[in-house]
Amino acid sequence: MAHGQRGNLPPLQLHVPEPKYRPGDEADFSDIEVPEIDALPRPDEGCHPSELSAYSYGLVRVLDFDGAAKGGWNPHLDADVLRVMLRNMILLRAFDDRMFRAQRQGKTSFYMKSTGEEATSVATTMALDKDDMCFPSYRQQGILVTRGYSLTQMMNQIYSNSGDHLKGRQLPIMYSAPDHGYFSVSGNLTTQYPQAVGWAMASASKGDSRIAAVWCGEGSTAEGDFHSAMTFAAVYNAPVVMQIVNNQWAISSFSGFAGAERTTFAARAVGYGIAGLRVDGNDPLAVYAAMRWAADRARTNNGPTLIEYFTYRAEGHSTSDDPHAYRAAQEFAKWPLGDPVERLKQHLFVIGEWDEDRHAAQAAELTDLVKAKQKEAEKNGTLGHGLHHPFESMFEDVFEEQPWHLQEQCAQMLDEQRAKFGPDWEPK
Ligand SMILES: Cc1ncc(C[n+]2csc(CCOP(=O)(O)OP(=O)(O)O)c2C)c(N)n1
Ligand SMILES: [Mg+2]
Repeated sequence: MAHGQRGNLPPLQLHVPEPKYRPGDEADFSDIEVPEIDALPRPDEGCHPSELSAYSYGLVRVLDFDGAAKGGWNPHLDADVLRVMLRNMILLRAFDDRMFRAQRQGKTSFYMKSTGEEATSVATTMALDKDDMCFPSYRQQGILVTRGYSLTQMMNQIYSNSGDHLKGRQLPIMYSAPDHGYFSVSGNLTTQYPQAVGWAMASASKGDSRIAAVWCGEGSTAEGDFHSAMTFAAVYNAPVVMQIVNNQWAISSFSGFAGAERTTFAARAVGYGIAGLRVDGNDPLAVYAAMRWAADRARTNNGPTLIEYFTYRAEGHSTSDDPHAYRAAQEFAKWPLGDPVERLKQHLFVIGEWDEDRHAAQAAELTDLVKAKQKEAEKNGTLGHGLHHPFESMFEDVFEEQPWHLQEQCAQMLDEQRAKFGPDWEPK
């Protein structure tokens, strides 16, 4: 009998979640419920959160699995806009593939792909205004791609080379692009949540018209920062759209460890009394429509929204991860909501606005474009090949005037370099 256990009571039991499938298992997702399109009709953007409770447990959908757009959430986008959306998603995938390979070639230390989740960064950004402020996690490089940020600069940052405007001070992929409304990515999960809500509160208190949008993974919702941000957003009716990209995995921990066995992630909204939507994250039109709805709601002082995108992380967590060690193979192929790129492509085919020839030509063009940008970036060096910012720069840009102790440390560092490389060594 365990210490403290009274004889007439059953021993307490701890529940430790366990994913349904492990390597070697045959994954079967037939238990995932995919409600009818418009099972819950599109509500008014100004409605009270209490009218929305059911939306946290449903699934906003627009595209059926034959590629037709249907129902009240259909954003009725122009074919030109749909083609731009597809192009952005394919460019993002080409960029991810190329940079993954660059890591395997030793040109950088680390990369993270967003394969299978492209809609959650591309379609959402297209539904925002250009000057709305985005607070991404490390998997929303699609925001930069969609906003037309320089691919070469992204690569410079990945290579920490002499062209990296962050001077090698950030981990690869932790971009910062304030001129493109892209807040510096932090490796400390979910810190961007209170920052986004604070930014939105400041925007409201100044009487500005810009809103904030923030993304995190489902695993990250277990952080305290997520919950304090939700409290502030609710209390001050902050103009912010809070998004959870539920890709089922947090490195090797399945979503159950963040609470998915009990309820949906969108249902967090109910407890805080704010609007919540659960969305098919692999349906680019549904993702666009939900973000547009929430952005309009925030912009008209109707308050924050929490959106969960139900999706699937098709590849490893990062280049340091091997999902074959902990999950069943073929999960993505069996994912009941398909692939967002394929679904948008199919939709454009069905409405007669795209065809295989144009698709193949564009894919080749974008692959070549990424290769050309990579060549340009590599002129500034790759990791460990000498072309980087001068070592002294690591002591700069914190204080307006460098204090004595940093001057001393810098001098010591230069002495050590000379001791190592010879007395003629000069900082570059
Ligand atoms: C505060 C903190 N805790 C833990 C980590 C280590 N870590 C990095 S990514 C990650 C998984 C996050 O998963 P999720 O939020 O689902 O995002 P995803 O990677 O799936 O996009 C963990 C645990 C961290 N970076 N910061
Ligand atoms: Mg995740």
